Amino acid sequence: MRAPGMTWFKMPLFIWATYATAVIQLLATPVLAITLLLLIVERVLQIGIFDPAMGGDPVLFQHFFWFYSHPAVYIMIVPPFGVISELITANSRKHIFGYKAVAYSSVAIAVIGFLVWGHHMFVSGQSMLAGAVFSFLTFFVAVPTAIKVFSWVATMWRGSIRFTTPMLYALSFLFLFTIGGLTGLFLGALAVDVHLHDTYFVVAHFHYVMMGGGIIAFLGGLHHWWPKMFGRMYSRTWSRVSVLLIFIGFNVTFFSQFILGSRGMPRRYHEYLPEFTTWHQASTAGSLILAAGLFIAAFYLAHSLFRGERAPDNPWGAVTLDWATATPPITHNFPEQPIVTAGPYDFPEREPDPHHDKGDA
Ligand SMILES: [Cu+2]
Repeated sequence: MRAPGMTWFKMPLFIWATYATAVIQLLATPVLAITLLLLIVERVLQIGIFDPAMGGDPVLFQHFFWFYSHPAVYIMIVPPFGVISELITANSRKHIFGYKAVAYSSVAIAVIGFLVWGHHMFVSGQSMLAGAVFSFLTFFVAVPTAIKVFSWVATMWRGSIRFTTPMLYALSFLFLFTIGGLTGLFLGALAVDVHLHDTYFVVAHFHYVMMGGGIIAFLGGLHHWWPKMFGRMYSRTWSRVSVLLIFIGFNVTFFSQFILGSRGMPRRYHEYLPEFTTWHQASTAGSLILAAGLFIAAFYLAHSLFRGERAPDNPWGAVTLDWATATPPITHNFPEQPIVTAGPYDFPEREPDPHHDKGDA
């Protein structure tokens, strides 16, 4: 069903990201299935695999678990990378900076993601050599990830940026995900991880990646494609209030946890020493602000379904194929087969801006 003219390098970057994710899912998920099968074999047939009482090795379980679970994090974060590429190009009205680099970096993350699982096991008794190799390889993941962040920033450079709600989510993502990524370098560094392992620092890092990255990009994508999906617009004002509360609430909730963790607050304990009280309370207060932002989003989105203004076919002026059809899309998507002649981010020449281009005919 591929439209004539659609080639590998005319695909939107969201499609490249889901493609890379599909490869990870195909290779990583069976490992989870194998682990569960081994567990069944151990319990039912009493063959020692993981249980030391039966002669098994519990660290082997950790190896299986993280061989699946590190790539699983990329299953959750690579599609959001694709969403962010769409939001930033559409709202900067500019071709993405380094299309091929962004496309290939998704594939590179998928491949390197399989080589780094041991960074979760620095303190589980693995050899110094293994620890050093896993630490070194972990830093390699930062390269394709940084390529993406630099491309997004360079795409915005001299673009005609519109601060729509999806764009506010994309900007939040850039800020939060960068903190998530950079704190990953602290945890990937062998010596530092010995101090930070199993502390709130890990909890904060994980949330900055999964929520500051994944969920924020999901919400941005939801607000971007909402008019296309349901044919209705949502409240501009309330959606901005909501994104602001989510951004502030998120940072108060989870930045506090970086501080707690770096000072030695362990994770998975409900009791703590009195010196940790203030930051725990700050974190709790932040979670209420965050919840308020999310509730507001739920309310105005529900309201928009019934009372929202009718959405035009292409409210953001994006040029990928999804915006070339009716809103909401008709059965079989297009009245006749579309022919692809331009790239996904080939925006028409900018309209002259009356404030800057005075005298231009
Ligand atoms: Cu990992």
